[in-house]
Amino acid sequence: MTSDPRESQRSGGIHPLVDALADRIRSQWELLPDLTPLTLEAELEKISGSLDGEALFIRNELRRCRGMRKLHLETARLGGGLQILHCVFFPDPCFDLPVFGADIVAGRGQVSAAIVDLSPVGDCLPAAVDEALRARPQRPFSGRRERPPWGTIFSPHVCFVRPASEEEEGWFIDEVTDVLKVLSEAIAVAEAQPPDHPATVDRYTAQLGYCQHQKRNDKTRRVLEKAFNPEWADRYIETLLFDDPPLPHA
Ligand code: BLA
Repeated sequence: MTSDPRESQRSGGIHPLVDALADRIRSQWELLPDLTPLTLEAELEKISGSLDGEALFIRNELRRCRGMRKLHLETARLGGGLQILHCVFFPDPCFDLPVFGADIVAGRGQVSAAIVDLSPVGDCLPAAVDEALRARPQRPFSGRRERPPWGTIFSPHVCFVRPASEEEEGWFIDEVTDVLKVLSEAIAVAEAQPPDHPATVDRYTAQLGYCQHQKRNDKTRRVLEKAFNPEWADRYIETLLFDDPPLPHA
């Protein structure tokens, strides 16, 4: 890990917070039950190119585990020197589990957005998850951010900040780790309900709604359109980032 973010950017690398959080997420998902790779088209695993002489790349990693149908981690360096970590764990609707989402957007050595949440797929989070999140340590970030209009999908526990120092960047990694531990504990005790159970169907519909709301974030779309092209961006968003969940089946 480079200690000077500007140095890392100059060398075409990635912001140290993005690298460190990606490593933390990988070590946390290793602990999940029945972790298995999920196939990804080879051309989507590593994407590289250049824009105005600048190196662009995207790395995608996909897994699944008991209770979660798709664990997705993307690290990217896109146009304008933007460095991104995008991570979503989508639950299997047969299980009463929330969606885990985290996003970091950094540029010119500064992190402008760092967000993490366990988002409900229904009216509210499962009670045990809600209680565990309420009990987690609170960190005194100096720059809290307001959620955008499409952000009604996030839980009341969402952490959306602009970390102002390396210390606050470290707090954000701790925050994500706490949130992932709450999710792991929920996964460990969750029991599947049948695919045609009304609660499963409701969670499926709510997950579809989560994906639809995320697709209203035109900041993501604009960056991908500029780095690649509108058709590519649309296909990438619709098939990999926020593809509709498959209907639960037996
Ligand atoms: C904001 N996301 C942004 C911004 C950019 C991207 C450029 C604006 C930065 C800022 O407001 O400071 C871009 N994010 C991307 C791109 C990818 C990406 C290109 O993930 C490619 C994969 N976004 C998510 C997920 C969450 C999320 C999973 O993908 C949350 C769990 C949140 N991103 C999110 C939010 C904002 C944001 C809430 C602020 C939007 C706003 O204020 O309008």
